[in-house]
Amino acid sequence: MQMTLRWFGKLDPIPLKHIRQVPGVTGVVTSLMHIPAGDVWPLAECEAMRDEVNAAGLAVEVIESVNIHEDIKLGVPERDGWIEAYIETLANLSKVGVKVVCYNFMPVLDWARSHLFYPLPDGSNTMFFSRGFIQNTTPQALAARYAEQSGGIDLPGWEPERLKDIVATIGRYKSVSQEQYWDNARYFLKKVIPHAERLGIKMAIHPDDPPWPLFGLPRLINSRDNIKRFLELYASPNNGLTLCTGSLGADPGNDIPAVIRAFADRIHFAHIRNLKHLPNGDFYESAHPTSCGSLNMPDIVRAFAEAGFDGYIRPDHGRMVWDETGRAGYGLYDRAMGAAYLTGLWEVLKQ
Ligand SMILES: [Mn+2]
Repeated sequence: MQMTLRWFGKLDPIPLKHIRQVPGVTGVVTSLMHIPAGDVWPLAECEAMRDEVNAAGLAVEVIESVNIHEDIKLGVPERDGWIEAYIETLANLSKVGVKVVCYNFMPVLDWARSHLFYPLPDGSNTMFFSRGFIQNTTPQALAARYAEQSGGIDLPGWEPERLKDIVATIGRYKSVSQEQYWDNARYFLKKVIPHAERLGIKMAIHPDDPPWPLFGLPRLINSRDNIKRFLELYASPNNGLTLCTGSLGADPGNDIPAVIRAFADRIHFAHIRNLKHLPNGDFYESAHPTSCGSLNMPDIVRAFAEAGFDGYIRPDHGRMVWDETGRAGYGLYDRAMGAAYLTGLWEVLKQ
C-alpha cells in the first residue's frame, strides 16, 4: 500500500511541504486542472508538474483526473478525435512516470452534494447530501450554489468551463439510453486500453458519486454487478478500478469488503473514507474512524490487506476542522488525521 494525498497544484492553498510532513504519505495524486476536458496535456507541463512534486520529496504516480470529453461519453462522431487526444495525454503522462490514471465516466456532472460546509455538532463542517434538496433543485441552481459556497475556489468536476453550457449538455443526453451509454464506454475502452497496456498505465475508473441517477442522467459504476460488467467490457489488468468507499458506500446495499475481495486484482487505487447514513437516506462525510460513520473501516482495510493489495490509496474527503478554510472536502488537517488512522489500521492488519 502506498499512501498519497490529493493535491490541486498551483490552485491548492496547501503547500507540498505540509503534505510531506503527514506521516506515511509518500506521494500526491494531482492533475492539470486548468486544461479543459479533452485537450492534450502538454509534455512540458507534465514534466514541470513532476519536477515540482519531486522537489518536495514526494512522488506523483497517480493522476486524478484526466477528464473525458462529453463527445466521447455521448458517442458522437467527433469522439474519435478526442480519444486520440486522450491517448496522447496518456503517452505524455507515461513519460513522466505516471502509473495509474483515475477517471470517471459520469455524464456532465461529477460528484454532487447539497451542502459543501454542513455544520456538525462538534463544530466542524463537512459535505452533506440531502436527497430532498437534490430532488427539488436543478443543475444550474446547484452550480450557482457551489459558486456561492466555495469561496471562489474551482471545485474538481464543477469547473466553470464544464458548466457554461450545462443545460445544453444535459439536453444532449436525452437521446442516450442506459444501454447506449454502456456501448459508449465499451467503445472508449476498446480504443484506449491497448494504448494503456503499451504505455504501462493502469486505468482506474472511479465509481459514480452518488451511486444512483441524478437529473435523469445515465449511471454505470454504482454496484458490484455493474463494476463486474464494466471490467468485463475489456478484459485487461489495465482496465481497472478506483475503489472509492465513500461513493459506493453511499448506497447501504453495497457490501464494500465483498467488492474489494471480488475485484482485488483489478483495483489499482483506493479512496478510503467513511460516511454517515441518516435514516431518511441522506448522508454526510464523517471523520474516518469507524465510530464516526456507518462503514466498518477495519473490515475494509482488512479486505485490501488480505488480498495482498500493493496499489495506491488516499484518505478521501475530510471535514473542515480547527477553523481551517479552503477547498470543500480538501482541507489538510482532517485528511492528515485520516491518513494516519488508515496507516495505523494497515500496520496492524499487515502483521
Ligand atoms: Mn472518491
